Amino acid sequence: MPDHPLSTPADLDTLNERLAPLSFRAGWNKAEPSLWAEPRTRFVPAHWRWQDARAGLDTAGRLIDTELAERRNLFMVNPHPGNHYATLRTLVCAYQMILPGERARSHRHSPHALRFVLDVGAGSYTVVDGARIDMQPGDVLLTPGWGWHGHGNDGDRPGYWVDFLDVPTVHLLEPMFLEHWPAQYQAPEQTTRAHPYVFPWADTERLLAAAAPDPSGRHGRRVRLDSDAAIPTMALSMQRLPAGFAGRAWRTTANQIVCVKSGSGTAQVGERSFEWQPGDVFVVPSWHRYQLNARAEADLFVVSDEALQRKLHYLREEPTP
Ligand code: GTQ
Ligand code: FE2
Repeated sequence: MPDHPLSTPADLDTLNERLAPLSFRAGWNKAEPSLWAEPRTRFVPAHWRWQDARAGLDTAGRLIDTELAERRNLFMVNPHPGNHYATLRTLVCAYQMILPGERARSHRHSPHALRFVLDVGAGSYTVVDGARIDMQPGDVLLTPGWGWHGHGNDGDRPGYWVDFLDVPTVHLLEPMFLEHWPAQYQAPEQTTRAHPYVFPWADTERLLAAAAPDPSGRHGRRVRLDSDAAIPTMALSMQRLPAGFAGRAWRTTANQIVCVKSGSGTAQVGERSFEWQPGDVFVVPSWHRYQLNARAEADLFVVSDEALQRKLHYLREEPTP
């Protein structure tokens, strides 16, 4: 093709210029590297305090109802420049509150979601696929992708929990779908706590007490909550650090969100140091060194994209000096 504009250039600069209008870019002329030696996420270590979230939610309780706001929630937005939503690359989490007498409309979406219950009285519940599951503090409740779910509170005090969703993963892969339950609130067909979508705190607590200390030294005892059949993207575990625990430093390619159930201590994450209290959330972005210390005995709920990374053969983890 002697006349082709890409056939005639006598020098590389001209060739490079003529590639652009045809939406080509030469590998020897990259705008920026596409591969690098090890993870370098833009997401940063960050810490959100339950005390702040609670004050914000209580005020929102005065100012907005679940008629207006489908969910009364506060997203934890990673404070890296340019980010407006995600907590970490693949995950987002939010504090949510529901007032006595309120119901939050049922809907379903392709992203998988789960909740960790912080503070509820009797009467706060989720309805998932027609099953009403009453919440107790420390419970983990699953609402797998495309499962109908709504929330309600029949009791006499507000219910608070933390939502975890893989929405940023769906943003990346593109398969987003959302649908609203036609009659707003899906009526429960049954009320139960014996359901594959709830990990009651009493069961987790029993398993934790019986677990052997973890040989990795990262966390004291650990119980994995096996949610993989329902939610294949997120891995869930509860970790118990004894009082005075000084953990070994590790790093993992998994992006981790840690929610404090009880106890207090410090976390060293990359260059940052966080003082955590019950109800707080802090995050460990991919490949950041992290190291935990507990003052009082502490229970930590950890959600990560380890399940997804393992399936993709991307997961790496190692102790680090
Ligand atoms: O409770 O269904 O925090 O769909 C974000 C999106 C909660 C929920 C969130 C949701 C929900
Ligand atoms: Fe939802």
